[in-house]
Formats: sequence, structure tokens, C-alpha cells
Amino acid sequence: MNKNNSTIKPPSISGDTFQINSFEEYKKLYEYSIKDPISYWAEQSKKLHWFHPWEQVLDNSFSEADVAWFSGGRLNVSNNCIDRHLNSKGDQVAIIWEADNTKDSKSYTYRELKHEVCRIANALKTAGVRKGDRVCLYMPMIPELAFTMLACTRIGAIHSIVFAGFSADSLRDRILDCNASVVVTANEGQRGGKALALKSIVDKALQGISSVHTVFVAKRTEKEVTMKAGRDIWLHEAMARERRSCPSEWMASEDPLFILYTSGSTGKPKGLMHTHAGYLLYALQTFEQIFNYQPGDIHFCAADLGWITGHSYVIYGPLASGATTIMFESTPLYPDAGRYWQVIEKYKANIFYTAPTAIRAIAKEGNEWVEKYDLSSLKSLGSVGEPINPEAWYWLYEQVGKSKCSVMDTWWQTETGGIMISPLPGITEMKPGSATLPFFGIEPCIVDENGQEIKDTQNNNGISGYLCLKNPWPGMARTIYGDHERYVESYFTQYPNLYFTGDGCYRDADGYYWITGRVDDVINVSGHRLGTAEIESSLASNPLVAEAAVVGIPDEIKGMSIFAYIIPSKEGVAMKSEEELSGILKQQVRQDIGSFAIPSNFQIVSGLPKTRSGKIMRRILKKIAVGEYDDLGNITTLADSSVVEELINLRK
Ligand code: 7RM
Repeated sequence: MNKNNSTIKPPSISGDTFQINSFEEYKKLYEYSIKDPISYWAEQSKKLHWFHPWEQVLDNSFSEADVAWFSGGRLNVSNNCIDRHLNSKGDQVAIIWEADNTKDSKSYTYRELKHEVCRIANALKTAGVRKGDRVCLYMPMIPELAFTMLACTRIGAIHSIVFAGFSADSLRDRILDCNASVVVTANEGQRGGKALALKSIVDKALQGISSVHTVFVAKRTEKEVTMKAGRDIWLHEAMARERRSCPSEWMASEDPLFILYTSGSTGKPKGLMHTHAGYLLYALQTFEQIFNYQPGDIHFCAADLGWITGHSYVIYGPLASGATTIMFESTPLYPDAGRYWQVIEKYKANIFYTAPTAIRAIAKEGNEWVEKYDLSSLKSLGSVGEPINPEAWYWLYEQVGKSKCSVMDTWWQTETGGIMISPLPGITEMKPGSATLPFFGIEPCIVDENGQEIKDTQNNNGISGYLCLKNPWPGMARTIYGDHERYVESYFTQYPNLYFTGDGCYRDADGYYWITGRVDDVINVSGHRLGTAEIESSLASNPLVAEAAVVGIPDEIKGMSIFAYIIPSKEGVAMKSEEELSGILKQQVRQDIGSFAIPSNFQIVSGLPKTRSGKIMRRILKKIAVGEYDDLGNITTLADSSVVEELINLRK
């Protein structure tokens, strides 16, 4: 935990700051938003275009996770992100697509965006997709992905985007879980100069599944792929047959907008469900205020659309605001470590939002890459996905922002829909490593093991505990698709009347929040959320493994990396060398989840430290993995303490 209390005055900014011109004004408005959230959000809701006005701002049973915002209202997300800008901004660029090879890049005005989206919306309709149907998107970062998301929202279909790094098995699970009837993919993806065989992964995922009647295939490369007759359709051919206009469905505020799967501490991934009105308003509001978006600004969020950051801050927030947003197909290191800066210079980007892991990977390559480019267009910088270490923070602030841009360390989750804790540019004093203060309408608290809120102590030198949220906000997920019980169970039962985030947190004497990382069995690898349970069940599914346990250990670049302890089965002991065994297990995880979930260390052991009730003691496994043998804490509850000795000897 970094309790370093050095503060950095926010560099001043130009332009309208949405009537918040000083820290005092932030505090006043924040207090108002907490005391009277109904009035605050009623006022903000005017930023959306409504076909029919809402009747009630909030219907709230927070403890039962039963929350409705803007009931009675009718609107459409695609209409809000496209049509309503056409009069004033029809010829303004909406999406800049920065291709893997920068020469292939393209851009689309709001008017062009409308035509592309409508053609796909009509093609989906022709394929039989109706309001409420689930459409699974397994696509590379190409414009068609953005078009298809918006096309779904236009006709009221629910999209479920699966990150294109997931394996066929993971994709199949997600298709089955939401019972999708249509899949949209591409023949191939292209990233960092490498091809990704997406269509063949989809074919594999769909083996034996009869519920998917149509697969649309976008053509990203010239690669030929087999098309299954009666099921597979080239997207560009389908689009060419359709009209370029399509009416927007009048969606109810609480109608489902999308499902996005994320890992939890137990079981299979959870399909978090977001809604039309609340999610969109929250994405728009946080985007505008936290990045101080001004009309005409060019926004560059480097996230993939397969994650929530891409949903909220590449597409929905920026387009609802009428911004120009950059969609980035490549990687921060391709063709070299100057790629982000080349993109910022090329488009004169004003806002840049990325993850600490990317910053660390680039910083390691030396400052000459960032010095080569003109970054003077930048006004706001953002970080998301994991705690940012002060070193990376300073690098972003000084090398990229030249000490002239606020760095917004934004804490939030797939479940929250948008940013919850962050500085405001030009307003909030920053402390490197702290996400600082809550956004309007958000009331965090810190609780102890028993769910008692820890108030500031008498001499207030800060408090630590579990981070919870006290009140509903418009962007919160409403349920886990098809399993509301699990939603309540996962977030609303540990601590009555509170939403439990799963993160540990320290609040300092100034009220600043310092997120210390997950307190459950979720590991954050390069900003990707992974459940230990998922990885363990993949490893244990291999016949060479009797039992597996994984823990997260600190990694200089990735934040965390995965350390796996393996008890081989008889077969495993007999057949393979340790090297061979870990090679086979890497392949197993690649196949079950995806390459990004592969453990970086394997330790073959004959036993695991367990409590007498049979629970694996991960606390001990973590310490041993990082070489902290002397301070293992209380091990008296272990069923067999000789296991610990074996583990230590193996590591030494
Ligand atoms: C947006 C996103 C959520 C988890 C969350 C935290 C961690 C995210 C920060 C952070 C410290 C941050 N959604 N996290 N942002 N930790 N500082 N600024 O990442 O659902 O994929 O992950 O990520 O542990 O619970 S997510």
C-alpha cells in the first residue's frame, strides 16, 4: 500500500468545465448529488434524447438488487449516439479507425456511421433477429464491430461481445449461456502484424450447437475461409442488399442493452447485464466530466471493445456526446514502442486513456520513443484496469503529459458500467497511486470483516478495509443474465444494504481512496480479470493433473502474473518431465480460456497446504511463490504442516 501523501496540483485547463470551476464547486455539487440524487440525475437526464419522457427517476430496493432508473421513459441508444447529432455534426468524423498497419486506417462521419449501422441493423432483421434476441460478437477491432454494436441497439437486440483472445471453448460457453441465435465474426483478425483465425474458432465453438442459425462474417483480410451453406453469410454482401436507413426501436429505459461476461471468484464467468437509459447516461456523464470533453476534441481510448472500458469509453460515452473517437486495432508495441504517440500526433488527440500495464511496457523501452512525437494536443490523460504504481503514474504525467495534463486514475468495474472514483481534470489535487475522490452520485464506504462501516478514526490517519458502495447509480449492472440469485449472492449478500466491490481499499486522512487490489480470488493480469477457479478447473481437467491451485503474484509489467501449483496424477508423474508437463498444461489453458490466462510459473508439488476442512490456503501459497518463507503467519489450522516444508524446499 502506498501511503505517500505527496499531492500534485492539477494543471489548469481551458474551456468550459461544466460549471465546475474549483474544488469547492466539486465538493458542493458532490454533496448535493449525494443528498438529492433524484434531482441531480433528473437534471442530467436532459443530456439524452428521449422519445417519451420518463415518469420516475429511481425505483430503489438496493438490498435486493432491484433498481430501476427513469421508468416510463422511451429512448434508443443508437439514436442517441448517431441520429441526434446529424443536424449539427453530420459531416464531423465520428469514428477514426487506426488500423494495425497505419496505412489501412479509415474514418467515418456521423452520417456515414448512420448508413453503415442501418445496413447492418436491416441485415440482422432480415436474418430474423428481433427485439430482445441475443447476438454474440466475436470480432477484431474493426469498424464493423462498432457498427454491429450500434445496429443491435437500434433494433433492440442484446449484444454480447466476446474478446477475440478467448478460446473456442470459452466462446461456446458464452454463446450457450445467453442462448445467442446469431454470431458476428470476421474471417481473420489482424493485430501486431499477426493473423488471428477467428472464423475457424467460431466454427469450432459452434460444433453441436443448433441455436445459432446465422453467422455473419466480416472480411478483414483476403484470407479465404470455409462458409457453411445455410448458416454463414459475408457481412459486406448482406449489407449491400439492405437499405441505409432503419427506424430506431423505442426501447424502455430498463430494457437490456448488452451482456458482458466477466470473471468472478467462483464458478463460470458472469454475464453482467446493462440497460438502455441508465448505462448510457452514466457513460456520457462520466466521459464528459472526467475527461473534460469539449466539442471538437479527439478522444483516444486504447481499450479493446471486448472489455467494458471499450464499451463505455471508445463507443457509448464518446458517441453519445458527439465526440470523435479513435478505435485502435493494433498494440502499443507494434511496429515499435512509439505507436501510441504516433497515433496521438497523427490525429492530434486531446484525450488519451489506457492501462498501467501498457504504460509500463512502453516506459521500459526508453523515453526516446515518446520524445520523437509531438504530443502537444493532449489535455487529459487516464489510467484504468488496475492500481497504477507511482512510477508509471509519473512517467505518464511527465513524459506523456509534460506535466501539463491531469492524470485521471479511474477506478471502476464491468459491474459499475462507468467510472466511479477519479480526479476531475484541473480540479482535483492528485496523489500518484490514488484514484482520489468519488464521482457525482457515488457514495463509497469502507467496511470491516463484519460489514461494519469504518468511519474515520479519532485522530484520522486513514482506514483500511473492503470497498463497498452505499447507493444505486444509473450505470450499475442490473443483473447477471438469467441468474438474478447469483447477482444478489455475488454483490449484495456479504454486507447487507451495500454493494460489495471485491476490492480492498485504504482511505487517507484527506478522504482519498487508494485501491489495494482484489480481496477475493480474482487475479488481474495486464488489466484482464481472471478467476482462480476458472484457471484451476482448466488445469485439473487434464488427465495428467490430480489437483491444481493458482495464485497471483506481483509482476513488473503485467501487474500480476499467474503462479500454478500442480499435483500430477499417477499418469502425470509417470509419463512426463516437468518441462513437458507444463508445456501440455499451457496448451490446456490456451484451449480452455485463451493465451492471456496461461500461468507464467508452474511448480510441481506432491501436496497443497489445506485447512482441516479442505480449503486451500492461498495466503501461504502466495507467500511461498514470492519467496517470503519467514512470515507465513498462522499455520496452525493446517491439516498437514509438513506440506509447507516441502513447498519451501522446492522453491529454495
Ligand atoms: C474497468 C475495469 C475491475 C477490477 C476492479 C479493480 C481493478 C480497475 C482500477 C483498478 C485500481 C484502478 N473493469 N481496477 N481500475 N484497481 N485502480 N484505477 O477494469 O471489471 O475488468 O475490472 O479492476 O480490482 O475491481 S474490470
